[in-house]
Amino acid sequence: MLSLYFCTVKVILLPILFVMTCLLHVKADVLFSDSFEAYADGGLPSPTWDVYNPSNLSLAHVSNAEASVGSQSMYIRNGDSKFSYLEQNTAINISGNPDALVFSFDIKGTYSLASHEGLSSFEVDFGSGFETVLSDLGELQGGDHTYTGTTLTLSSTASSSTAPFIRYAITVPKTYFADVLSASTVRTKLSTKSGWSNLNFYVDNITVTAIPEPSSLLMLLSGFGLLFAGMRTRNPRS
Ligand SMILES: [Ca+2]
Repeated sequence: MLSLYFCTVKVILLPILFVMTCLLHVKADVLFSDSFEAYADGGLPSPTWDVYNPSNLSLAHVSNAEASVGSQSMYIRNGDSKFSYLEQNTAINISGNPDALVFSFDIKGTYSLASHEGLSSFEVDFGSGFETVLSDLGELQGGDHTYTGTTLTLSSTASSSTAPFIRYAITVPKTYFADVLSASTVRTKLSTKSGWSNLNFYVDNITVTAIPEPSSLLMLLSGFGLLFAGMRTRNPRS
């Protein structure tokens, strides 16, 4: 009876515990997420964001006119050749010793972004001041190739205006934010600029995600292997 008990623990429970532990360890960590659903329509997205608009702050506010996620987004109306920005007020803690951080957001203009400017810059602050990651319509910045894996994907969400939402995703590896900067926190900042008067922008679905270390993924796979082996041992006819 005792041997049956130990056999049960060894063959079934231990692999399950191992897999559960690994799952907790590699769970995709969303460090920050905001799709502007929690704010009042027409209001500012405070206290999460600091908004700057040179013409009139009332021309930058949360709106229910367009959205890539949910029903609201951040609306920004730029005057002729002017820019606005959306700056994160509270620093995000970089937890879990991630292998990389992925910064993502959706943005659209009410005219073609390519011909009338649009995303002026995307910046990150790892605790030592904002630095430009993307500028001029998503061109990757940094001559030292600090940033990798920039992807632009068209949103599947239908849009009533000219330009669809475009999703940006920028990967910053640990070799930069941890090894070079010893960063423990990060903030984001997104700026828009128009070459026309009254070019409107909508920003939505801003996320910061931590990518786990590869060793954690290997642990998870080996955990599943142990679980599978345990099931085979328990039921040898299968
Ligand atoms: Ca939204």
